[in-house]
Formats: sequence, C-alpha cells, structure tokens
Amino acid sequence: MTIDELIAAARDGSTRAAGRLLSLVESPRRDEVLAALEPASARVIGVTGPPGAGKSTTVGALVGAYRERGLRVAVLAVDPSSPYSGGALLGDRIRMAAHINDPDVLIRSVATRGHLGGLAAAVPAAIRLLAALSYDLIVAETVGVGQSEIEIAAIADPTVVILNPGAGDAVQAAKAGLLEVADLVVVNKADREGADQTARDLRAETHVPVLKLVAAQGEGLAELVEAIDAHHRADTHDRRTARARAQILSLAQTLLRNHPELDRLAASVAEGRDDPYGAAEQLFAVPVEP
Ligand SMILES: Nc1nc2c(ncn2[C@@H]2O[C@H](COP(=O)(O)OP(=O)(O)OP(=O)(O)O)[C@@H](O)[C@H]2O)c(=O)[nH]1
Ligand SMILES: [Mg+2]
Repeated sequence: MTIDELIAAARDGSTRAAGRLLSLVESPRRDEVLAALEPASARVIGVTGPPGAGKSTTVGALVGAYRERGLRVAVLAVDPSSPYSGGALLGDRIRMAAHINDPDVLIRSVATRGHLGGLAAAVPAAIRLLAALSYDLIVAETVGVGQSEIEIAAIADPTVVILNPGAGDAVQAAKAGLLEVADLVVVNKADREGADQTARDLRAETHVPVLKLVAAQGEGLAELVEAIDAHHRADTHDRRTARARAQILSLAQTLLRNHPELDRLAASVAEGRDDPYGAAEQLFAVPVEP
C-alpha cells in the first residue's frame, strides 16, 4: 500500500494501517508521511513518573474516562524500559485490557533509543500523524528517569507527574527535577499509608495542584479529569507559544547533537586546529539532514 492508501485506510478505522504509519514515522521515511498529512491538532496529555508508580494504570483509567465522552484516544508508551514493564508493552496491555478491542483506542509503544534523534524527534511526528488520523486525544507515557520527561513536557499539556506515598518521595521528585515539569502532581496508590503526608510534603515543594488517586480502583479519577480539563481551559496564547518554543529548541538540539560534522569539529577543537566558538558557528553553517 502507498502512504496515501495507508492514510485513507487508517482514517477508515484500520488500526493496522495506523500502526504501519506509526512505524513509518519512526523510520527514515518520516518526512514522506508528514508531507502527506493534512494539518490537524489534538490534545496531548503527558504522564510521567518513576518506574512502577502506576502510570499505565492511570493512563488506562483516563482512556476509559475519555472514551465515555466519545473521544478517540491514542496512547503512546514511550520507550517502556523500566523494570516493571520489562521493556515490553505486555504489562501495559494488561493494564489497558479494557480498551484493547476498542477500535477508537490505539495503544502503541514508541522506541526512541538509538535512532533518528530520540524522543524529541520521534514523538512530535507521531503526534502530528495521530492528529491527522482524527485522534482527539493523545496520552504519552514516559518513565521519568532522565531527559524524556523534559522532552515530553515540551510537547504535552498538561504534564501529569505520578508519585506514590512514602517518606522522601516528594523530596526525591523535587531533586530529580520531576516537579519542575509538572502541571499536575498525582499521589497514586493513595490506598497505601502516608498519602496525605506525601501530598502535604509535595504542596510545600510545588505550586501546581496535587491530587490523590487510587488508579487501580478509579478513586479520584473524576477529580483528575476535571483538573486536566481546568488546565486546558486555562491555556493561553503565551503558553502555546512557550510550548512551541520548547519544542523547537528540543528538536534543534537533537539535530545539532546528530550533526554529521560534530565529530570532525570536536576532533579539530581537541587538536587545537579550531576554537569551540568557530566550531559552534560552523555547525549552523552546514545544513543537517534530519
Ligand atoms: N495499591 C495500588 N497499586 C496500584 C495502583 N495503581 C497501580 N498499582 C500497581 O502498581 C504496579 C505498577 O503499575 P503500572 O501502572 O504498571 O506502573 P507504571 O508506572 O506504568 O510502571 P512502568 O511503566 O513499568 O514504569 C502494578 O502492579 C499496579 O497494579 C493503586 O492505585 N494502588
Ligand atoms: Mg507503564
């Protein structure tokens, strides 16, 4: 099938065609797919947090809530690699079992390690594709252990950070920079001891709303959905511009890091034949192949 045929089939509801297209946007044929798409926009919710915090369980519950409203929802599990999911989507499939056979829900893992410039390059393309395929809402799950949550925060709105009750969780999250990217903080597994204390500790560390949730039971889900809605209602031109800016910077950084001239220039600076200022300018002077 040609790309246009795949797009038509995916629009008609073929999740297999949508899957093929998602694979293509992760491949060197990304630009061909992007060129064939009509412009469209979708809401993107980012869900991040430490391994095993209950991100997938929360995403599964959110999908249920949005399906009740009749929205078409796509879930991107970005680089599932934590010890809990074992790097496989199997665990996520179990947690989202209620939605596996729903033709209006697409669940997909995006591998971003090692090729084509990582998350920052792969996810915006996947989001553009899914929006053009008439998904109303895209939920992206990333494990917050490094760079990925910063990149997802540039794309998503809101970014929901999921933590658990427990001594030190709030402090650790603050240290890890997770609270900096949060638009909403969720203390999941609130059926466990210490949830109120953790929520209080977190409120001392952040000005964004802190909610309690038992994702496994759906307790607190309505409040989370309302908080996400409130965040959307409060969106402004300035905030959209700030996100666009963060996305551009993130993509530009990826392009520069993968610049074909970077290694040669680095060697030349190391050997004293070039200075880093001139080398930096040269990086911008030579066009990059995306
Ligand atoms: N007690 C309790 N357990 C929960 C709750 N939500 C999730 N869990 C459990 O926590 C474990 C991890 O849940 P996941 O949803 O896979 O967590 P995750 O953050 O997506 O994990 P990774 O993607 O592997 O990092 C599972 O055993 C869930 O059943 C909750 O509200 N209460
Ligand atoms: Mg998960």
